[in-house]
Amino acid sequence: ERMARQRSLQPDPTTSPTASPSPSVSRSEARATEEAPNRLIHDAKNTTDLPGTQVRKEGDPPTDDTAVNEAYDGLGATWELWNAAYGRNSLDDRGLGLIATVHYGTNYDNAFWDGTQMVFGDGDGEILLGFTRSLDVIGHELAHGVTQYTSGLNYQDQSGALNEHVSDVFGILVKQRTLGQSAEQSDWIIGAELLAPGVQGVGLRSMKEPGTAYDDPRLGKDPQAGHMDGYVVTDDDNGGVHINSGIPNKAFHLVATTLGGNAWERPGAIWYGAITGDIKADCDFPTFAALTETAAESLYGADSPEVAAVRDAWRAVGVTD
Ligand code: ASN
Ligand code: ZN
Repeated sequence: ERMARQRSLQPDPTTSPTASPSPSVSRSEARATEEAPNRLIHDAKNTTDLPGTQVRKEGDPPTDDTAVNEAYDGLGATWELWNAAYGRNSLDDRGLGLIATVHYGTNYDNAFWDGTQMVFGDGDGEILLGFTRSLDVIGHELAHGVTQYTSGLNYQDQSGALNEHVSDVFGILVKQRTLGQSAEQSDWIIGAELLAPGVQGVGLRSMKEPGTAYDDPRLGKDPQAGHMDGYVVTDDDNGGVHINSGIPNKAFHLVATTLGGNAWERPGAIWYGAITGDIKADCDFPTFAALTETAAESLYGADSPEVAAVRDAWRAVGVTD
């Protein structure tokens, strides 16, 4: 189940300028009619019982609960990115149902993928707000599900930081694609909508300038690294997986802004190629750098600007020399 299944990359029919006209029904249109998300949203009603009470299923109209509707829409936008941009049918590429629970616990300051479903807290309201507010956070958590079904990156040290990184990449790409933002237009902030009013910061993490997302007496300073010089060796957080993920995050941001345009197209396709290719669960930063370079080569050719951008980006963050 962890085996990566190589799929041919489909151009995004909604955005690709190179998509050629095809007779009557194109393959992607035909696929769109048979592939669709299957969402189930539950309410934990401030308990920690999962999945809780089912409150909205696929096709149901919006409810009067904002968190339920944000989760439903965010799951849909995430499914759409994977399907339209990379030809992937849900987390497992076999149409797995997307299950989420909102209002988990009381003042719960996090969201997570539990191996089976998404879970969202409401935040404490003083420092952090409800976790369904940020599309990139919903995309981040669901990407942990994709990683589970593809590379299975071990959630420890460098492979763990890559696991976090892959979630930030596809999380931000959900936001960018859904809002129609190019690499230049994006804020590259994960969780921009989560900080409560008065908190000094712009979000949870910055992929553009890791380590600058917040600096607040209640939160401390954003500890993320953006270069191997700042790599943090620690026993905390599975070896600093949310700190050191800033290093590959910065590399992705560099690739995306160097190439320009829509980051879910070429940069996203390269990263998708890397996570569905010959990747092992214990992959480290240099190995991942090589996998992205190989993916760029097979997609765009060895002498392409895409390969050059990837090679330069990993060098710039000190992963390769
Ligand atoms: N929101 C965090 C994450 O997805 C929760 C966790 O698992 N540490 O990385
Ligand atoms: Zn994560």
